[in-house]
Amino acid sequence: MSKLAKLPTKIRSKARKAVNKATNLIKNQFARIGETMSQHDRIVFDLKGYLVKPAVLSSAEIAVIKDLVLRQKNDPESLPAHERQLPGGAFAPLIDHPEVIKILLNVIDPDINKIRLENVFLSYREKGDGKWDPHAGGRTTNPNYAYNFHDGRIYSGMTRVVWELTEVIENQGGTCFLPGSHKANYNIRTNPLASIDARDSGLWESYGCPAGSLVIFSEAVRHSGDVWRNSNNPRLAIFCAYNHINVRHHKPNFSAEVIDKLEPKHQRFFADVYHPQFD
Ligand SMILES: O=C(O)CCC(=O)C(=O)O
Repeated sequence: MSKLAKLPTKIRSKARKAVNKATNLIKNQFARIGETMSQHDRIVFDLKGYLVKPAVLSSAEIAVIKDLVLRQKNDPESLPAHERQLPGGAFAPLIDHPEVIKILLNVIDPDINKIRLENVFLSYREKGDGKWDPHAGGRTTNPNYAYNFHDGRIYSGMTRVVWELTEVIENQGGTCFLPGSHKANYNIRTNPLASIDARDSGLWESYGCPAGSLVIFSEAVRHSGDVWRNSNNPRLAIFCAYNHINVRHHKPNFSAEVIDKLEPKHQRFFADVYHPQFD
């Protein structure tokens, strides 16, 4: 048989191998982290651009992280140097918390080696702190936070993971969202309309959740901080920005002192921006 005649069989076999490789990769990742994201959560994330997972952390876990971030804020000298900034210290296990990873594998990339963590900060708000500041929304081709749905799956660029360490009461603070706006056809990002952006337009969604909850959103959805009106407790939230390994939105600002002391499985999230095929 000539080489040309063998070509279709060869192509079919290569395609089958590629499909098997991708399927195994996804299966292995999910096996590693346990259960996968539910179809319910996938649909809600795609529909609205955000998801709230209540009470993911136990009260003991919350207490440890709260103690860390309050000491980082008020008394950093009481901590060893590598724990004085996020993502260091007791926060580190949250970098690849199974609840976070199972979502990111579905919305950023099914290969955990292609997920980076590019920014982490504490948002601390007392009553009256914070302001209404709608941003993002609408379609974009910028890979840093473009939101796409292709071949039956979500491709979210920069994806925010927020750990709410105190209770959030609906419409009394917390992040607000214009649901579905990550897919809006009119460019409300570059041509915002005051009647849409107004806090009382009736288009914005807020959420309530207990301490230890997770809020995950595509940076492409139009969203805003809000004035903290809850007099029961301040807002204590850790904002993480995950992204695909091939792109970065933030200017790098992690200190080597902090990253060097992380476990290798966590350090990997801070590798430089390049494709892991070069490892
Ligand atoms: O402060 C907030 O609740 C929202 C933060 C925000 O706007 C962002 O993560 O881009």
